[in-house]
Amino acid sequence: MLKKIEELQQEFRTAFEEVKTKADLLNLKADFIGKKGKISKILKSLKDAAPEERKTLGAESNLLKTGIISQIDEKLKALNIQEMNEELSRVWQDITLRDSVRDKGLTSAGYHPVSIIQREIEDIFISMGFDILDGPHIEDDYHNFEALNTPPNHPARDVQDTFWFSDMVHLLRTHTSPIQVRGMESKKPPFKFVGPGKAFRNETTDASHEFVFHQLEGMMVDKNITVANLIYFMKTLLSEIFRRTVDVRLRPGFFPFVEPGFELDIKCLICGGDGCSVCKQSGWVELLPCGMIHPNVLRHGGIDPDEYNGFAFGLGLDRLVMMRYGIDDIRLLHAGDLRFQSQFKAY
Ligand code: FA5
Repeated sequence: MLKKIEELQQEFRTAFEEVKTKADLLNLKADFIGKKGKISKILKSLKDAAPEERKTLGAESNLLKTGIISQIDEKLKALNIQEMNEELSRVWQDITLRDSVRDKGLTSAGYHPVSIIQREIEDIFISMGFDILDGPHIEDDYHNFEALNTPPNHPARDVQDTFWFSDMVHLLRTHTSPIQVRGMESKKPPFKFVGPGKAFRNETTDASHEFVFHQLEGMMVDKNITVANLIYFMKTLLSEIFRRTVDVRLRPGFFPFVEPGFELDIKCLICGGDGCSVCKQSGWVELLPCGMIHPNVLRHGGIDPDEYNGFAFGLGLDRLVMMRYGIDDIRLLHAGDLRFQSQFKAY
């Protein structure tokens, strides 16, 4: 019987090498280890073997059976992956390839309006000598709050509730302001840069609030910077973006990382200032908080506030997009509706 087991092993090896499809494999499995399979028959016939041989034969048959099962399982996994890859390459299409899109009668691809505006703003700032910086979406408490003069238990943290990781140290950044800290860590003054990107807050959505939205941070550090420099850059930005004069107002605003701090609002371009759901009936849309960088923030960034100062701002990109295109609900921006999306193609 030992010879029979060895022969079965050889027979399995030969048949296994010829397996090409999942169906072949399943047939092979049934043939060898199915209820009426070859191995099952051997195991059943053990009772007829001589008692002194039964132990060895049993061990050998089981060894063969477990070996066959594990080889079949491995092969099944490989075939499943191969099947998935084939299916993916069958259905995959690069929708950014205009020709393939047109051939298939699909809507041609275009940039998202937030990307369009972000690139325009980057170009405006590059033309004024600014660098473009990036930063991680997953931040730590230090970069998102502490280094921005917002220690634990500071009440300003309450208005920026977010999604925390279980270590309670890492979080999805609530604003793009940590890019300020990372910028100071990597640059020596004087410098000026902007940092666009996503921000995340745990808040209820409405016509002007999303829980994932976009901001564009700006920071300029040099000697003898004043509020006049800040206003100049903000005005240049807005007149370039809207390609017309927009009414703005500057009012005091509190952020722990600037002193003095301002809120720069623009007259609502959806309702022309009469009041609507976007401006919450006030006629004004809060767009561009800004201010002179707090000395503690400069110190955290290793910059001597007696030698250097500067300004910073945090532009709400989605709201700017809404004003520019007359979109009356921020939720349209990220709903993924092609009828909405395909209206914005240019850059
Ligand atoms: C901040 O996030 C500060 N980091 C901005 C700043 C930077 C101030 C540098 C001073 C110096 P605020 O929470 O107000 O501030 O958000 C800035 C802008 O982001 C808002 O004016 C608004 O346009 C946009 N914004 C804030 N929350 C949301 C939201 N939930 N949905 C959409 N846009 C939002």
